[in-house]
Amino acid sequence: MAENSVEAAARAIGRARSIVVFSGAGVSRESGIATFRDPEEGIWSKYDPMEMATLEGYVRDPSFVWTWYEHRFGIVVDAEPNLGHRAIAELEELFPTVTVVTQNIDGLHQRAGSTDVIELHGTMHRYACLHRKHVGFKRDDFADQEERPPRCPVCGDLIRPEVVWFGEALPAAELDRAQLRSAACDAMLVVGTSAVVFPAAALPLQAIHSGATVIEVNPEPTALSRQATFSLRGPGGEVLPQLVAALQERRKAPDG
Ligand code: BV8
Repeated sequence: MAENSVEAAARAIGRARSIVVFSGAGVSRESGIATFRDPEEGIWSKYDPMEMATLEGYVRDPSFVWTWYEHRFGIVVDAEPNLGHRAIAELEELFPTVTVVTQNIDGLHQRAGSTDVIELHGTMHRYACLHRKHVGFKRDDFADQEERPPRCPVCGDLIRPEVVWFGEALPAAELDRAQLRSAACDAMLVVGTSAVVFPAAALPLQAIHSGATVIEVNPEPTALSRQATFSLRGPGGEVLPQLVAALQERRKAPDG
């Protein structure tokens, strides 16, 4: 059974060299961004992200799904990284290697100062054409087009956010690197994820099987909670700063 103390968790990873932070929608919750499983209030609450975040869903009704992403984009650009994102960025001052592997598409880890972020499910800040043949477009690339969703300037296909939809393969290079880091890390912090979406959700299991210390941070129990070394119950914006403070204390102590 996982121990539940921040102090014990800090002691356990105090001498770690390489850390992976595996994050999901919950880490952005305190920035005002809805997660997938506690649906938003308002008009979007009656729609199922599992339906909309698919190629079929987009082809069926491009302007509807485009509007959903524009709605989410509007929330993200007005959002700020929260104390949890910032604590994760501060880990880079405490450990030689810190890699953030995120399922989120909001870019808040980078805005908080994390310098090595693997976006397993892409980003809402870049665009691609329907089958991701042409990628890396910015919003300015369509400023001259009236039509929404816009068309690919190269092939004329519908433009979509450069995210990974259900049923689509994850970007191979990102997934390979995330798997390597998860197998090699001394410790993994699993923050704000229900850990039900694969293949991403296999990464904490990879870390556990490779002998890493796994610390889960989540207000709710998840399928991982019983397998994690520590399962710290609480919001990331509260628990992660406490963990970083405990690690900083250890650095000051003589045997730290
Ligand atoms: C793939 C980007 C194969 C888009 C996302 C049928 C057909 C095909 C595939 C499948 C299928 N059935 C199942 C699958 C596999 C499928 C899958 O895993 N489905 C699940 C639902 C069973 N996976 C896929 O489809 C993947 N692709 O398998 O392709 C393939 C291979 C080769 C060639 C072709 C095909 C692709 C999955 C990626 C989907 N895209 N996002 C977008 O965002 O719009 S997934 C999206 O949902 C997120 O990225 C994330 O991964 C997932 C949501 O999970 P979480 O982040 O964990 O969020 P959630 O709301 O669930 O949980 C929030 C947690 O936070 C909770 O635990 C909560 O307690 C906690 N929390 C709340 N507040 C706080 C907090 N924690 C901390 N602090 C707080 N304050």
